[in-house]
Amino acid sequence: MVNKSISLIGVPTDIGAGHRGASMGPEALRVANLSARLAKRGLDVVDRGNLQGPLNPWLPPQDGYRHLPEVRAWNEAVHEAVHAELALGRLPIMLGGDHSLAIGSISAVARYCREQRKQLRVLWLDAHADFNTAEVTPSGNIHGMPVACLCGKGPKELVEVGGHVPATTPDVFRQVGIRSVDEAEKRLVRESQVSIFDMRHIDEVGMKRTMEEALAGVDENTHLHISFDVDFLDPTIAPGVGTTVRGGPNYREAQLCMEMIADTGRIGSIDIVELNPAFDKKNQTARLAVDLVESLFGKSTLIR
Ligand code: EXY
Ligand code: MN
Ligand code: MN
Ligand code: MN
Repeated sequence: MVNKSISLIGVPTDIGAGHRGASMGPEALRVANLSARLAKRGLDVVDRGNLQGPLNPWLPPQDGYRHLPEVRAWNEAVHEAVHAELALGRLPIMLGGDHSLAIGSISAVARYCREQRKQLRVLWLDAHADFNTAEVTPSGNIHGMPVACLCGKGPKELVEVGGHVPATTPDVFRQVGIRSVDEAEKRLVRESQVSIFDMRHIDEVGMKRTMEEALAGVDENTHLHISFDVDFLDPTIAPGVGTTVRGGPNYREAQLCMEMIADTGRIGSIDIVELNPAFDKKNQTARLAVDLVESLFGKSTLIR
């Protein structure tokens, strides 16, 4: 049975992104009533408020990275906060913030899994593979690099967040919804052997079979971490992100994805990232994200 004690951790920064505004994500999710909606499902929800960190200096990349010291500072804070909630026996939901913050959250989850001798599985729901390195990045934006960093490919400052290098290994990841990977990044992804269920795969076999494949091997000893980049969703339903890529999952496909994850009963931690209210219309993307997170906790349209 899934942990009913939820801790919300706001991380209001866009330090790793190519557009400003993801720093407003935590507040948009609160305005969309995340806490009350989960409480209504019988969960014990505590909002820990926001972590603090450096302001976004909005500088060009240096040696292939934008804002490396600031990204590190935020991720150190995220790592400690997420690990502390897990150690209390609670289920952390990180309210991002851009996706570079997954370095802190997933390194903390991986550390917890080592301590508890649990098997880690990360479902990376995203339009992007986020596997760039300084050598190949087209932008220097670190939100395009967290998976590589977590697998030990990246700058010392980020690879060492949490103290265990590498924080985790490519085999724990299942990436779903991928449809925008840079040419050189493709080579790195292939070499790493991260499992990718791209949109072509979803088109061909459907979301149901895709999720059966992505969840295969999840058992009673598995800690399931959901890294939900809101740009996973088709931009027609989720315009409120910095990097829209057309051709993503529609509303029902996204719901089925979340419902099938809920059915496992193994969710241990969640990131909600890349929500950018500066691009949103009437907070609709935040409201959709909340709706989908409710489905992660068992809200379902199932009648039979
Ligand atoms: N691959 C591109 C880059 O590295 O600049 C775009 C990355 C966008 C990453 C978004 C958050 O998932
Ligand atoms: Mn961008
Ligand atoms: Mn991402
Ligand atoms: Mn993305």
